[in-house]
Amino acid sequence: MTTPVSSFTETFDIIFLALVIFAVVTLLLITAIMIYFVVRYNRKRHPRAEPIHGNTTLEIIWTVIPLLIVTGMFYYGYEGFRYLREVPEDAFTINVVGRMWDWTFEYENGRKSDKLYVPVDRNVKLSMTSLDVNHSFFIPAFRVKEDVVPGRTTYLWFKPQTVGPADVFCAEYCGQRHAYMLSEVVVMEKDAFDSWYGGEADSSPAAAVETAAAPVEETTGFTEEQRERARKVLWDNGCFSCHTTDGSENLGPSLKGLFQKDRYVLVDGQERVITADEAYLRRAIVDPDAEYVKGYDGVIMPPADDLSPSELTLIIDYIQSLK
Ligand code: HEC
Ligand SMILES: [Cu+2]
Repeated sequence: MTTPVSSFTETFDIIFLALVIFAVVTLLLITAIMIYFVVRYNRKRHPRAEPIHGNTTLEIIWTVIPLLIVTGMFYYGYEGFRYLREVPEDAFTINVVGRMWDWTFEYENGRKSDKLYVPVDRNVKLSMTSLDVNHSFFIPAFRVKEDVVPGRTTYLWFKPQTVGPADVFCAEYCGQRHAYMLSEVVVMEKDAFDSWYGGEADSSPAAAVETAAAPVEETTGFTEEQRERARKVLWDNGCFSCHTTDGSENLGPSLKGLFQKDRYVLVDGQERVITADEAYLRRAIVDPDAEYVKGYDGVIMPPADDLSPSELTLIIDYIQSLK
């Protein structure tokens, strides 16, 4: 399948090409004139320099021509910018949440996804915010990019014109796994989109994590339903960016087999051994700075202060069940 394009793609490519052609022609022209002058006025042909004072015609020419050129460039740049920033009123709005290191897309009907599904030939507005640091939402194929900033909402819009998948990148360095902060925009035919939009949540982030990242782990004393709820809380809070539940290392320690294990931690720079009981897990989640597990130097775990008391308990029970 070919990469889809948006209504910006062609316009911006034309402007870009025009600027490149203009720059190359100017470069060639200036170089040619320079060579001409070097030959024409070298010492053999022109042994005595004759300074020239004042030439009003020339001065007017070299003021007016560049002025016209840059005014023209400004005009096209400004028109392009307006087109980019003025969202059509009928746009379909999707909320985008960025955080270290993934994107979540939330639709008006409550549907959530880790890929951006959009219908073809429809104006789409992305209303974006970040949960942690600055990110930048970038779809190269559509020629759109906009910063995503914590504490405020930024936006961009586009109209996809052909069907297919295209890459989504984070274009603002945002920490260790910035380069892996990838997603996809999937442009679908209207019918396909409608049935996805109205359909079951089979491609929700939680489901995606279940299938992609989660090997089936051993849990004791936990029902399947509790387990799924706990994993969803972990997913929604970004814990899986750094932790696994199968014993494999990521940016943080694996949560598997953690309960009742001895932990070597740094408390105010002093090394101590603590048994990972329930109270320890609780502290590790809400106040990760207090006891820093040795061996993860440099990686700062964000304190999970958005968790409700019942979510926190659920996570802690889940960690305890991961034998
Ligand atoms: C940016 C990466 C990152 C994210 C996101 C993150 N953690 Fe951590 N976590 C770490 C690192 C690194 C450590 C070890 C250093 C420390 O203790 O702070 C850690 C330590 C822990 C520990 C103690 C582990 C041990 O071996 O003693 C627990 C429990 C924990 N995290 C749970 C969570 C939960 C729950 C979430 C989601 C709410 C979460 N973490 C989100 C990086 C992260
Ligand atoms: Cu980012």
